[in-house]
Amino acid sequence: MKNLWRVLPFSFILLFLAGCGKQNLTALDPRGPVADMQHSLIGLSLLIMVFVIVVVAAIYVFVLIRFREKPGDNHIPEQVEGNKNLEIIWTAIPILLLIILAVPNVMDTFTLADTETDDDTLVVNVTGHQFWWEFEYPDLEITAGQDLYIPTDTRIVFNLEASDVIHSFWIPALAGKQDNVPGITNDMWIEAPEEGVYFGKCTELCGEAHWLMDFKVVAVDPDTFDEWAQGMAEPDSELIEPTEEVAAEGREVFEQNCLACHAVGGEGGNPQGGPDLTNFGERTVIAGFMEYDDESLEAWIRHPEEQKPGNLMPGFDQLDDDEMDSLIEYLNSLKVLDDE
Ligand code: HEC
Ligand SMILES: [Cu+2]
Repeated sequence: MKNLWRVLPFSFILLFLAGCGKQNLTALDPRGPVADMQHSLIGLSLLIMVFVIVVVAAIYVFVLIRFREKPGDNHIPEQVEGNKNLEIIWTAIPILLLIILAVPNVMDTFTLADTETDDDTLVVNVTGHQFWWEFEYPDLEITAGQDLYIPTDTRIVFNLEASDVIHSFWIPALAGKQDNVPGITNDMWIEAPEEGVYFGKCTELCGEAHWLMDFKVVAVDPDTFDEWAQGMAEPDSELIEPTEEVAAEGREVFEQNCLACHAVGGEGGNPQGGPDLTNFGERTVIAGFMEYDDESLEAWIRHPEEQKPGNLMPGFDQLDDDEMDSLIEYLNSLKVLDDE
């Protein structure tokens, strides 16, 4: 039983780490140059620290055993005062270790802090809101909510801002954290060599629903990205005037209840509102964390408060079943990429 209590905490840590791995919500599996650099710095520091601990512990144990008082032997050991050679050695070694640590740290810090942009850089202004993320692409004149689309093998520079309180932008697989502070613009850069979905989180306690302030980075090849950006900037007229009857009814419900807060295709929305929904039908989760299906969507629209306590969207339980069905049909149709 006693042993169980000893291993239990470790099992939990392992379980926890395994859970992280599933969502690539870990900094230990770096993808891309920024995460690689940070990972090697952590690795190097760890290596040096472990080396110091092992050497010191070994000397400690050696001294403890070698210079022990032996039974029957009670002579007083020779008294020494200082040893120049030893003092030089144990001053020089830490200095050397610090130099080994400092050189790559300083060099990489300059590389990481360099957010110069050129014609090939994609700039994204990231705004943290309670409790969701807004991604504005100033050069492309588009704004997206929750899903951050980026092209692979492209330098992306983020300008980080916040509309209300301090948030912190973190995509563990791609780069370390950086704060979004109201009134201050921080910046950072990333590059994603591989296509895929990278999970992101807010890592600054920002209110009640902070723990659910999740987002996704969707890295696609540059052609797909162009198609996406094109679709966001000039969305299909179906998104604004659906020809299919049910979706057209849904659009009406949307205009009456939702458009004031949620923009679609450049129409509607407001700075105190909610995420842009132009490509909502392509999300894989609702509000950052709920599995995307019709039932969850209805649950969200009727009682968002029950799903994500503390979030700022009002509930729309007054909609009748027909209105809800057509509204959901309309939301599902909001897509800007061609279905493969
Ligand atoms: C007063 C402003 C406001 C109104 C009106 C409003 N919403 Fe929202 N909505 C929000 C906010 C704020 C969020 C972000 C909640 C969060 O994740 O913290 C949101 C989130 C959402 C999401 C999740 C978006 C995503 O990117 O995953 C959906 C879907 C949504 N709203 C649908 C609707 C629909 C449908 C209506 C109309 C029936 C509506 N909203 C009306 C403010 C509003
Ligand atoms: Cu936050």
